[in-house]
Amino acid sequence: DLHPLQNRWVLWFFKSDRGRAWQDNLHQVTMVDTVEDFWSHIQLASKLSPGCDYALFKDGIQPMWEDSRNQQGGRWLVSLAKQQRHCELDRLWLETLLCLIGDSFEEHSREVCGAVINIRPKGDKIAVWTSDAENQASVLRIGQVYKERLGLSMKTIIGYQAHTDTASKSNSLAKNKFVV
Ligand code: M7G
Repeated sequence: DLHPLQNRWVLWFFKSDRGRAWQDNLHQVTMVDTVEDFWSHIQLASKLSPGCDYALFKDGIQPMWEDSRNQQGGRWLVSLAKQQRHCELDRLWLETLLCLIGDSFEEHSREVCGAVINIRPKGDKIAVWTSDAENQASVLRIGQVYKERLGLSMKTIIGYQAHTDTASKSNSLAKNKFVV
């Protein structure tokens, strides 16, 4: 027997090709709507080449700022130190995916659009995207639950940035609207 998920999800892969527009480097890999599908498609993010991304988004939401469900939204961003790729990256990404497919954020799960992992030479990043950066109650609750599920220490502060701020900064130094 297959175990259906609450939502249907789409796994995306991004591979940088500087000759092409950003959107054209983004590819749908597969649809996931059962627990069994999910486990059969999991790949270790630490095996990706630098410059690549994975994203898991709800079916119908594209993993880009321009999607109507992301336009007013933002992301909880976990920026990792270079050395964490070897010891923690895969665990943190898997836990992020399990938070998503398990609808782990109570009634706020409906605010969640997806999650992205960026493999980058200067430090990898994992983020959970939500649909309304002004929805303080949901954004904060999602951030609290997410931080706890990742097992981050009290000392570690993670920030939430609106996509409009991220998109207007060239250096990924958008200001935090919220922190947990
Ligand atoms: P990144 O890959 O999110 O992080 O953004 P990085 O700076 O650590 O590599 C790199 C660049 O990709 C951005 O400056 C944009 O030019 C482009 N880009 C990233 N995202 C998430 C989007 C998006 O949602 N829409 C568009 N149009 N471009 C994006």
